[in-house]
Amino acid sequence: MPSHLEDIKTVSRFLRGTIAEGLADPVTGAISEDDNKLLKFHGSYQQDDRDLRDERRRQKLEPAYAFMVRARLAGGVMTTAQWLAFDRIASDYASSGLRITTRQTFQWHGIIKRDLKPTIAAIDAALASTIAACGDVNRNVVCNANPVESRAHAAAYAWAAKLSEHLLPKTRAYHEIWLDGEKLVGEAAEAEREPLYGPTYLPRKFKIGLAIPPLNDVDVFAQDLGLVAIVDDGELRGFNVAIGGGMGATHGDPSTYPRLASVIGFVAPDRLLALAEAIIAVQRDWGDREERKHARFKYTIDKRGLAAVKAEIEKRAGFALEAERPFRFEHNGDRYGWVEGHEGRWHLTLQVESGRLVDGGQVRWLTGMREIARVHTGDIRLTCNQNLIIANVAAADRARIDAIVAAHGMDGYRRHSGIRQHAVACVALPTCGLAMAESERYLPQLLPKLEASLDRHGLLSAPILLRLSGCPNGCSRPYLGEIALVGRAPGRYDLRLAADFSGQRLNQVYRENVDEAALLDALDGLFARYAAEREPSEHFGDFLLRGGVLKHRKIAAEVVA
Ligand code: SRM
Ligand code: SF4
Repeated sequence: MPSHLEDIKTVSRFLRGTIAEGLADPVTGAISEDDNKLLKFHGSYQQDDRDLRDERRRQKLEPAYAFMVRARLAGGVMTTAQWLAFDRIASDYASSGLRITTRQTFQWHGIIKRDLKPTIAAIDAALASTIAACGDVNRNVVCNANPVESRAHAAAYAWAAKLSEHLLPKTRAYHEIWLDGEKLVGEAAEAEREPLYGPTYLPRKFKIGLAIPPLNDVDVFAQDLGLVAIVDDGELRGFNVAIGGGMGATHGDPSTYPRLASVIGFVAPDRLLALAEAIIAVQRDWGDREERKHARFKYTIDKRGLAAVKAEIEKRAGFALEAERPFRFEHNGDRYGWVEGHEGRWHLTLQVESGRLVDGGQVRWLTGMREIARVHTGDIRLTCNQNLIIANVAAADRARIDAIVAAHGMDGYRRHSGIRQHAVACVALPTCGLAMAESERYLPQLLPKLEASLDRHGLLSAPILLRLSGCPNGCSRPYLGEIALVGRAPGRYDLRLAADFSGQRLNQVYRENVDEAALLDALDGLFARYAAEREPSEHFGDFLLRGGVLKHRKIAAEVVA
């Protein structure tokens, strides 16, 4: 039997439901549960402040409802005018600044119901959108955000943007509800269609990422469809195609697991859109619509078999994939500081802890970036490691940008330890309804303790990938961390270790359900061994396997205990 969400989609009239009526209801700060499910397709989630839940319950008040809004920003690229508009939205409507996500876009939290429509309208006025930023559709297409190093990089980004545009839902519901677009009635309403998705859209979310070796800064193997750009002689020749990546899992349920995407071949650029459509159509028709826990493409592939899925994709696309081409990734972190791109332009990557842009004490992200956006003549980019890039700067303007960065305390990247430079934490409490433990708010407490331990062993500058998630859904892609904490309960985490440094090997559980003291103790011992026994330039994750701390397993998928 199809899941309840399938019923909601079926009767929603292409994602309208009764969202408009719910927004107009002044009696409550919420909308209905069913409309909340549809709202995701429009790029927003209804949440409530979990810090206030108990107190409001005691006072017999409804939860402190507010909405999270997520922009759709292919490849994380925006103009300075868009930056200023997004910053204005944060100060006009949101509670906690701008938040860069692990899929290189912005979220705004704490928007109350009556401000939701003005917020989405303001994003539209800034020539951006929130449509399909969430929901059972193709999400924001992520792409190597690092500086436009070459013509091939620019070409690859253009394909990411085309994919994002091409795979958008076609419903007019978004314009009707948020932008006062004309309502479709009569024959026009009858004629409305979703040519790719159909009336029930996909069984589950679908994610596409494009990486350009040697940088795997999008974690390309964590995507439902990962594209590895093949560049030869400075020209983009096409993409290796990897399918079935995904991170989400449920504690104690071995039928759910993180999985790395499997490479199935190579496609030339002019066939990319047709191929993506075919892949999505296979998942649309073959994906599980009864049990949402098993509805991601990775489970479709494991159930039907990779060969059968590949054959069906090729049948629907009308062509066969070519043999995959060689590629090599070196790392999946960002490169901080200035990097020179092509045509004499420069690009500055700044580290933003957990992607949270607020003005706090010495570090004033909102004010500083506002000042930069007013004078900067290039663009601004977000990365999948929750950082930002001031891109396309003329050599003569570098000093001015550097001065603003330093004056607002945004130059932490110059001083940060190796582990801090490679730390990513998901949002978790207080807004995420699924969080079991703290993540973003815990990172600033955890890092100094880890740094003290690393310092004791002379490892302060060692680059180590650290990922924190408040639950096993894996929004910080924790299964690809050399060290990862996955939340189980307040103050308790699974400690997972030994992914590689380039996003090509999943980590494994080392200690289950431990508190901070236990995990720091375990790590201190391992840091001591790493310092004493590592080989030159050996990464921590690789050392843990070679040193026998964990066994080397050739695994594409890993069961979360
Ligand atoms: Fe995520 C659900 C935040 C990237 C896997 N994710 C959520 C929700 C919406 C909670 C909910 O469903 O009620 C979180 C909102 C928290 C909040 O208050 O803002 C949330 N996910 C995030 C973000 C903001 C984390 C961050 O700190 O940056 C990321 C937004 C990305 C974006 O801009 O689109 C985010 N989420 C990811 C990623 C990483 C990625 O895509 O590269 C993953 C793992 C990859 C994957 O999809 O497999 C991820 N999020 C999930 C899942 C598990 C899906 C699954 O297959 O089981 C859920 C839960 C669900 O969908 O049922 C989830
Ligand atoms: Fe929320 Fe879990 Fe995602 Fe963290 S990993 S944002 S706790 S759903």
